[in-house]
Amino acid sequence: MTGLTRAIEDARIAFATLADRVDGLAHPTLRIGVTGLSRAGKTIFTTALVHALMRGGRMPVFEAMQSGRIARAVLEPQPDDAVPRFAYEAHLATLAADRAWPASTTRVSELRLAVRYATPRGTERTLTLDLVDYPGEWLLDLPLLDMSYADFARQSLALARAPARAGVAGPYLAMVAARHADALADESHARELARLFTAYLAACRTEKLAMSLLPPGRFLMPGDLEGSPALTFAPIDPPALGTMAANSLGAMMERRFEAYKNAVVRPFFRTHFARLDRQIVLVDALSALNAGPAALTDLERALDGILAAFRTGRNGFASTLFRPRIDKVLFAATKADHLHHSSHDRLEAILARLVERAHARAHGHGAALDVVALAAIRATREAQVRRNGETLDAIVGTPEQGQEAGGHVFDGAEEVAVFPGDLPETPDALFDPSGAGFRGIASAPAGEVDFRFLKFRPPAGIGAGAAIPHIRLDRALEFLLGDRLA
Ligand SMILES: Nc1nc2c(ncn2[C@@H]2O[C@H](COP(=O)(O)OP(=O)(O)O)[C@@H](O)[C@H]2O)c(=O)[nH]1
Ligand SMILES: [Mg+2]
Repeated sequence: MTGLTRAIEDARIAFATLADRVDGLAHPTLRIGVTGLSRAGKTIFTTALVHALMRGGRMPVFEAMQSGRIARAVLEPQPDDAVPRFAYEAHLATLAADRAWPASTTRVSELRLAVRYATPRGTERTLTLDLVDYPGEWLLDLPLLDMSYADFARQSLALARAPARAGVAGPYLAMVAARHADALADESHARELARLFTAYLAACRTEKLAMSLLPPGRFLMPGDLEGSPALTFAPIDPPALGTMAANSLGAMMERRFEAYKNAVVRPFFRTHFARLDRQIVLVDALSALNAGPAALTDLERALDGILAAFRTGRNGFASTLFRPRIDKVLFAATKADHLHHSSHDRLEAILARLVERAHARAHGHGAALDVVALAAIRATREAQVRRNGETLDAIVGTPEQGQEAGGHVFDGAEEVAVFPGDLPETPDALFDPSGAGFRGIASAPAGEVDFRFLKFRPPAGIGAGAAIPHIRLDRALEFLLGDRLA
């Protein structure tokens, strides 16, 4: 970025931030970002959070609700005209009427709630709460802003050639080998490269490999940009610096990479990210445990990248004009209802271990950071089952149709008790640098894996006024908005 573009960008962000702040004086507003990689649980978390504020529930740790100070919460018109509204009612209806999880969303969406509450001294107040649900993949694009196309290509190709991924990168790498950066630019070659690169990224994300670090984010979630030139590029081996002719394939890739940064990454940062006050990052650690050590390592790198994005505003791309507002970040391991409660703290410890290094850095920057293991919607309950004279801790739920265990395929109706297995007492064993800490489906036969978490249907009985069962959702609420309701 040139000095001038940077200055204009900073001025714009500063102005938007200022406008928000002035508005915020008259009506206290809290803007919370809900993010996480695809399938981490953003839609479910946001739906459950809104439902809890509107309908209540068992929330012992969420003091404002526990003490009855929240009078009511109502949905308000969404303030940003160009952003889709979070489809709260539709998601709730799917959970209640179909007893099914809502379909995955791939775009940013927003919802505004007005929360009427009494301060501990009894003064009535209203807090306007804006929830912004956006793909974590888009956050992982922020480091691209400080990269040249050559840097990006080198990093991406090194990842694709690493053992954990090379198996699914074959066709893409073969085309990279055949297309030199200084060949003549050709639209059909660019399209084919982008197609093979995208297919490789998609293969990395399947349940079996469960990779997390897959930039650029819009390749897997193009939203409205599908097929546009800004998405029609791919990493290819860059030539020695400065030797690319303007009409070469490499120069074409480079231009489009820059277009991606300008047309996609910067606007997202400016219009959404820069305006957040607080952030929850949802993490599907259980899927990584299912897949194996390589997936866990990849998740760690992705979380590192996500936290780096929270620091971006403080150096590099945004200058002193812009002070990022995010003062609290909560990392939450989702789907804790797949585990017996004796493992909930262990899941939290694994997450803490995953964000450890990033955690140390963020502390220096003033944002408070915490971790929690939660289930926004609890799909299981606990039971003890006697087997061969032994009492075992089990969880009981209705596996989704097509889920499989021990050769049995579930029909989506029968309820079963399963033994999810314990997480290790300390996370260290899982992070064995040799990659032999545990076995997952990416590299071991199904019968020999250490973890196998089934997918359960949502619980029966959601709807009307009934509270939705959860695990530790109250802790997340207390961290994210407790102090703003005092
Ligand atoms: N059991 C259980 N499953 C969950 C929970 N949250 C999410 N899931 C599962 O994870 C899937 C993806 O969740 P979703 O919120 O759509 O993820 P998003 O892509 O981050 O918005 C859902 O379809 C559920 O199968 C939870 O609290 N409990
Ligand atoms: Mg979603």
